[in-house]
Amino acid sequence: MGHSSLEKIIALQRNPANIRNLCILAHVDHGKTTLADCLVASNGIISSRLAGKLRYLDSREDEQVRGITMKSSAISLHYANGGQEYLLNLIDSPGHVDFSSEVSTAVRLCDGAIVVIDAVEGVCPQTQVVLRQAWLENIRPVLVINKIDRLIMELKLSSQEAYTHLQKILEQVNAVTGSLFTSKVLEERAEKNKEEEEKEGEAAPDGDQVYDWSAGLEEADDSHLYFSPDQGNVVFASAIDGWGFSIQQFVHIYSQRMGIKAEVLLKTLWGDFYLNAKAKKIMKGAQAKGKKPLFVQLVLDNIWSLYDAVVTRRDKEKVEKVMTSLGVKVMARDSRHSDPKVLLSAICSQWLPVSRAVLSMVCEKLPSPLDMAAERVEKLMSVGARRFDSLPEKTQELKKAFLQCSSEENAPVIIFVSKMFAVDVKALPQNRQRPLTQEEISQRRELARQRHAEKLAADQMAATEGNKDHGQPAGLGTAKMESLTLKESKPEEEEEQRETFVAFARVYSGVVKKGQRVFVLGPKYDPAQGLSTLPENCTASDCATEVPYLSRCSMESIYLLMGRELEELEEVPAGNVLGLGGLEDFVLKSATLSTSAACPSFAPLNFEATPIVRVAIEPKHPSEMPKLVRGMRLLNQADPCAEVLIQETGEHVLVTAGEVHLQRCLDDLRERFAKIKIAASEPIIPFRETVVRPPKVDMVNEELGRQQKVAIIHQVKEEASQSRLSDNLHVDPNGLVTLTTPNRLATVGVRAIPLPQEVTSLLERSSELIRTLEQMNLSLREGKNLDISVGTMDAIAGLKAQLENLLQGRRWRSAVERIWAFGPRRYGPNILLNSVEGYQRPSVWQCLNRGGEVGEAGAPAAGLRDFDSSIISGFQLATLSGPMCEEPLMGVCFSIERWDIQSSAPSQNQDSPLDISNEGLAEVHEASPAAAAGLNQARRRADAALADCYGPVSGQLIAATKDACRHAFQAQPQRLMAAMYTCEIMATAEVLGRVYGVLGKREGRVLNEEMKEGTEMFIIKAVLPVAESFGFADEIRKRTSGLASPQLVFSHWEVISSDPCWVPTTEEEYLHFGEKADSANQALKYMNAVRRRKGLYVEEKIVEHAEKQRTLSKNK
Ligand SMILES: Nc1nc2c(ncn2[C@@H]2O[C@H](COP(=O)(O)OP(=O)(O)OP(=O)(O)O)[C@@H](O)[C@H]2O)c(=O)[nH]1
Ligand SMILES: [Mg+2]
Repeated sequence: MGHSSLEKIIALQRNPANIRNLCILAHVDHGKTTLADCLVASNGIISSRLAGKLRYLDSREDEQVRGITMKSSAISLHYANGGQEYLLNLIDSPGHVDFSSEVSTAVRLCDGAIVVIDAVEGVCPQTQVVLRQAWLENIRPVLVINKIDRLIMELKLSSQEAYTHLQKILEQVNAVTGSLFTSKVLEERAEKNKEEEEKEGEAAPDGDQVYDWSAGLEEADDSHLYFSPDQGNVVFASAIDGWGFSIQQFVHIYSQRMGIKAEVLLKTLWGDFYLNAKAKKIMKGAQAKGKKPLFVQLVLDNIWSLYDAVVTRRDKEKVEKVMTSLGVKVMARDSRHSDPKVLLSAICSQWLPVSRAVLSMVCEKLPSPLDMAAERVEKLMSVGARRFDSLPEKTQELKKAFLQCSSEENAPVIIFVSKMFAVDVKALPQNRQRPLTQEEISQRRELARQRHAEKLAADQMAATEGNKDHGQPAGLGTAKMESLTLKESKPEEEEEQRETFVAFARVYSGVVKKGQRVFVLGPKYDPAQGLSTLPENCTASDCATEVPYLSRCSMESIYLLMGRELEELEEVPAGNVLGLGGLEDFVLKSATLSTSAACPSFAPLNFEATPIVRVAIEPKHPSEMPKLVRGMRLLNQADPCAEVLIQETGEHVLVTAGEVHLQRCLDDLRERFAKIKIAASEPIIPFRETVVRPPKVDMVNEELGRQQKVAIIHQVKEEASQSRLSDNLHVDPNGLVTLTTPNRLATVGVRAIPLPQEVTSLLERSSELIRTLEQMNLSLREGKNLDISVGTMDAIAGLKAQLENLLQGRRWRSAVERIWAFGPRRYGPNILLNSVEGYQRPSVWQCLNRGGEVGEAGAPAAGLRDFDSSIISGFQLATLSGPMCEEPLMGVCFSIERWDIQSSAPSQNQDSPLDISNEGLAEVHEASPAAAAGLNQARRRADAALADCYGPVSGQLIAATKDACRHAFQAQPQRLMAAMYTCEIMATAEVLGRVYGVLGKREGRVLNEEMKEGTEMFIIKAVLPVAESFGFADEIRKRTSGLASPQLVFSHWEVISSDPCWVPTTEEEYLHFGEKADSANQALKYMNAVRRRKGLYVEEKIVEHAEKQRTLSKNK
């Protein structure tokens, strides 16, 4: 990068009003990086001839090879518009779903976004996702409709058809924005109403009450949100041919040429208007009268005829004429080039350079860092469910600093790091070889000359002295050797340390200086706590008081991000995107840095992708394990979405968002972070275990009677009787499992009930909310009171109401109130239900009616309350791994129907912390055997003495609950659940059949199929099990010769209908399915695969036809 432009950028960084932080967002392959190339070329960083071919911001090798972007990268550009100089911090983002976390990291740092849409493909799934992401972060989008050349050359549309097509695309995008806006208005409205209600409740209203019937939609002005060419927020472009325009440019040309007022033309150039040549007037109703709309006549026709002349007909004369009329001059070699596209882009990029159109729009329509909305600041600063106005006063004051974006000396420094990226140490500017200045060259020359002279002198000395003394040269020799070995050992060290991390960040306030010390605020950091613990006015450099989740670090180096390169800077003022070096030990993936301890940590990034593909990884040579561990740690830090964990089995597991992401992570591990050969297992596919209502028909579609049920119970009994627990376990024919702890002090009775599917998916969707609920309950139990926003309370009440609505019927009477816990991990999609008669415990919904403590334990159950948490723990363990293949459960309700505990307090138990205080019996269940009480009493006493050898009661109760749940689960018809992807495949009619073929083979199901308007493309929506998805995208691409490439997005869990435990019972079935019945049983296959992987017992025969083998050997 030139010295002068670096200086210029540094100067521009000081003027936030002229800074634009923006990112480019789109569906995969819609041309983001190509467009970025054109913008980069306008700054002379790459040649304009190469723009669109180089894909400069795709700096990784695999990005270039695969042709897709895999990470977001930033570059700073300058642009002069309307007499002002602007600084543009541009971030290119990937469009592939697997990397959508990279989009989140980019969007967070920006104030605006360029949304690119392929004119042929229109609004695609990922387009909607990025629009939502931009919306969630409150950043303003502008639109570029790209690849217009494809409408001309590929679809061969006429200019009129193209106009209609473009109109449709705009409608589609605006529909997405509209729905986002509507939902927000309604939400806000609800919140406002609620707050008003609360206020009214506090202060009794006096005077008139006004009721507002409108939903607030009418009064909310949303016109600025929509994309419309006359608003100036839409550019039509072909990035590959280097042209692009907004209608303002044409308004400018034609208002002079035709003598029409610019304002009039601006309003009418896009829309249903036409030119009445006779009356010299612009009239409305072009469509109805069958006239050419102005846009077609004045804009599109010109472009169409240019393409026609240059590319289709290659009409030299016409081209000459056009060029002179446009005032364009083209180099001779371009006009003689065999590819007409070269000439075309040479003409177009002078006539309507895409960079000018896009950058002017960006400067005019996107907000500067000074325009940050207060709403956005509050959203960034209030973490989770906390209300902004419940934060400490000093923290709330920081809002001003945000809004001012001030670079004053005393302004607090606030920085957000959205990701860490790995950089080769050699690529850092401090280690890069710079071209030497004239002065340095002459200095070096002088030095070399001196050294040469010294050497000559030394040689002469040695030659003369060597005759006298032989020791000297030998001494010199060793010195040389030493210096050599020193040199050799150095590169090796570097080899180890070749990757360093740079933080991708933005300064929101203050000036970041090299060497400055700041606080690193962890996600759980509480400014109230920090402020009260730290001495007044202390800074990160002068006090060392320990505060939880607060650490300190210093800015070792500051960089300007220039795509593939970094430039070192001394300081960066507020409002800019920058790179920070030397934070790798303090920041894992993202962080908030500030000089003020009052600053809260920013709201976490909104990630759209769920990491779902996991593989186990091991080094090829076991001795290289430490290298692998280190490599995985680096990878974890360098990727916003990848997760690295060690499973209970000791395997190192990598969890990624999809196949492409996985591939990239493995490449990174092999080539950058671990630099060893590694072996990755087949992807580990997650399953869930569940129970279902007894099916009406069996595998061979035969009616099932009651005997089936009995058979299952029988089986459970048999299994149980073999185990150690046999005499403690009782299974009744209705599926109620009763289990007594080994010390016979406690008994639990559990029944497993399938949850309705809607409930399961509701719980699954609300997991975050349930987590918040649990946290609130925890803090209530500890006597603290969290300040929760109205929205969150509403959401919890809403969840409860929804559950009540869904859980109807006799079986679920008052079930929602009786919910004991959710699991696994306290927020999973399974429910523990309290159906113990007479046992009262605080409801999980207690936070809803704060203050009024409900359902405090009744007197008889006091003994039980002490063990309440053991039951919950047992349930958590049981739901974490099921009996089928130790995968988590889903959609199961465990109803505890009986729970007895006898608290005998023998003297030896006195010092145990879990001791039960009240002597005697806490019998709750009435049905407990009353007979033989005397005998029981005697037995109990003996057992009590034994109690110690089994450990504390609470521990036994956990194990007993867990086992009881497992047995109860097995007493119901069990099923596996498979993770499902949804995908949208765009394909032409010719290859449609093949797409269906591939889908069918992989157990995919087509949901719908429709034709994309105005094109010959079909859009197929399908679901596909994750287990069958590996290689799917490749296979589709191969079978359709690259015409269709699907993107897989995790969508939901689905029950596999076949019963994995089914065995043939009749002869007919035996003949049909064979002895093992595994030929058609997909669920059994999956289950066995998982069991085998986990090293669990798999019931299958290994030798299939033993006799044959024996005869063979005999004959020998
Ligand atoms: N015909 C035509 N092709 C284009 C245009 N712009 C880009 N392309 C082509 O579209 C393909 C994808 O372009 P990219 O710029 O890599 O797309 P992207 O949006 O960056 O893709 P990802 O980063 O992987 O999401 C390339 O083959 C480009 O040559 C255009 O204006 N017209
Ligand atoms: Mg790209």
